[in-house]
Amino acid sequence: MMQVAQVLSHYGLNEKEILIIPIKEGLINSTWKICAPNDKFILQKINTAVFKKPEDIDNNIRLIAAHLQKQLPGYLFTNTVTALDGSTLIWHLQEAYRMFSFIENSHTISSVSTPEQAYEAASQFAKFTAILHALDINSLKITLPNFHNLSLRYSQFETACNKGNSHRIAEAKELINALKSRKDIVKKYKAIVKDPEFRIRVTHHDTKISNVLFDENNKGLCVIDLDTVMPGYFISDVGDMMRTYLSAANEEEKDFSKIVVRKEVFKAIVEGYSSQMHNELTTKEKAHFLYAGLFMTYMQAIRFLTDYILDDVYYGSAYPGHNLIRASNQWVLLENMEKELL
Ligand code: GN1
Ligand code: MG
Repeated sequence: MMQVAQVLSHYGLNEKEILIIPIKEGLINSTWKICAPNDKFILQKINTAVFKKPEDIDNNIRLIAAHLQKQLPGYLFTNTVTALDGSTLIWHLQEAYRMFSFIENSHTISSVSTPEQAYEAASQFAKFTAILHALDINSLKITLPNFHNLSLRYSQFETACNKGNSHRIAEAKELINALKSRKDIVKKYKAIVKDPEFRIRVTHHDTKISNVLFDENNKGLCVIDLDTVMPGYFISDVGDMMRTYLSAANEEEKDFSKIVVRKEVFKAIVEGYSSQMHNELTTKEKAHFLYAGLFMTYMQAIRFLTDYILDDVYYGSAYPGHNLIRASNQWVLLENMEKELL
């Protein structure tokens, strides 16, 4: 909190007049809600172990803001707040911070309970990609190289299985074999990246429900958290929605019987996304909605399991076996998705 107060002074905010509320969302960055007498903000510390160049994120946000300002000034955009010295990225004790204005009368939700919420979110993420279709994707910085590169994630998984913690490898043997038996998902990904029918567009890459702002009538307002906005494929965004919206129980759930795929939520994601992207998607892409879910869920299972085998260096662990449970959870979700939606 001390440090947060010092960071706030860069924006001319006096700690004596503000309320700082920590927001526990996400595994990577740290977030606080800042209530000043006349304004509210969201302050975030960027995890620089993950995002090695926070300047790149800052550049991308400025670029997108400038583009939207010109092309679609009415679009609600949570721009970064400028500090007293004119910068939008603050370095304090070797940590990087940035602040956003808080949008009044907006709220976020932490899980999807109705198909309408999934529809709203899917149409917001699709709208984001659609309205940026004229932005030169090569002008965007790659904030996380190879973030959704499944070929690379798979080879990192294989390396971990050979060189990682041998006790954990033995313990996770069954799941390792199960995941290895689904290499077809990697094979299909390799074909997709070679196929010009799969277009590269401005992609959000973190489409969880808490990254959508809703208004008082529960209509979607806009998307937030642009750290991973990079050139990418629609399977990343649609797939992560499926991974995180289809089941009411999330990736932390230990009772796997609660992982139930809701068909009506799948339908809502497809319809919501198509409502904004129908004319942009190629025929081949439109045939890959289900694959999108398998792709992202499989990749997440592999990432959690790789991290487990490498002693939880990336995601951390709140209890023994945490990342193994998360990986198993994602495997069950993957199997249920295929069973229910095929
Ligand atoms: C991380 O921090 P959060 O929850 O937005 C991760 C995502 C994973 C997710 C799993 C930069 O996102 O890729 O899907 O955890 N982000 C990064 O909960 O690695
Ligand atoms: Mg995020």
